[in-house]
Amino acid sequence: MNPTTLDLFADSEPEQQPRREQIGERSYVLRGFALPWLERLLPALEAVLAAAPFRHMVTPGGFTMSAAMSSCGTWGWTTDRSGYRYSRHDPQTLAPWPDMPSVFFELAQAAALEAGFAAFVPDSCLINRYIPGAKMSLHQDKDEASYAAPIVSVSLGLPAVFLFGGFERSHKSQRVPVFHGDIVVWGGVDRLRYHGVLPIKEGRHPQMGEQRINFTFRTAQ
Ligand code: MD6
Ligand code: FE
Repeated sequence: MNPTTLDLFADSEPEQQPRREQIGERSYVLRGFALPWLERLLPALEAVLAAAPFRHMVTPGGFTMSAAMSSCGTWGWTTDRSGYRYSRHDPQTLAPWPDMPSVFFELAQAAALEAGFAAFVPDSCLINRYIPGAKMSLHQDKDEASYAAPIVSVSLGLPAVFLFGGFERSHKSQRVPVFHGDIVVWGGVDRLRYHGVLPIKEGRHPQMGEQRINFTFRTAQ
C-alpha cells in the first residue's frame, strides 16, 4: 500500500467518538471509563450496601432528598435538620462507614489521572441512587476541608442529564448527557462550580434495572 491508499483508507473509517470530552478548563467527561471495571465494581457495591443500606436523608431546610444515599470510606457525607457534614459513622447503624473497596479507590485514582489530576487520594465515596423522577438540585460541593483535590463522579445505569453550571446558582448551566460507565472529573479552577442532575427519565437499563447509581469520590479531610 502506498501512503495515498493508506490515507484514503483512514478517511473511510467511521469517526471515533472522543473518549475524553472537556466541559470546563479542568473538567472532563471520560466516556465509558468505568466499563472495564464493572465486573469487580458491582460485587463490591453489593457488599457496601449490605452494610450501609440506601436511605433518604433530610436537608437542613426539612426536605427529603429524592436520591437515596449511602457511603463508604473514612468519611461519609450526611445531611439532617442540623446541617450537611462528613461523619465517620453511619447515623443509621452507628457503625463506621464500610471501608472503601480497593476497586473503588483504584478506579477513582485512574480516572483522576486520566483527567490530569495525579495522586488523587479519596477518603469518601458518596453513593447516590436515583429512580425515575429523582433529581439533584443545583449545588456546590463545599463541605470538604480543602478544595485542592478534584471530584470524580461515576455514572451507572439509566442515563441522566448532568447540569454543569458556573460559580453562581443563577449562571447558565451546560447540559451534559451521562451514560452507564461515564465518569465526570473536575477540579482546580472548576472545583466550586454549581452542578446538579435533571429528573431521571423512566426506563430500564439492561444491567442495572430501573435506576441510576452515582458514585462521588472526594477527599473530605
Ligand atoms: C450525581 N453528583 O451525579 C450527583 N457532585 O448523581 C454530584 O452531586 C456531584 O456528580 C460533585 C461532583 C460530581 C458530581
Ligand atoms: Fe455534588
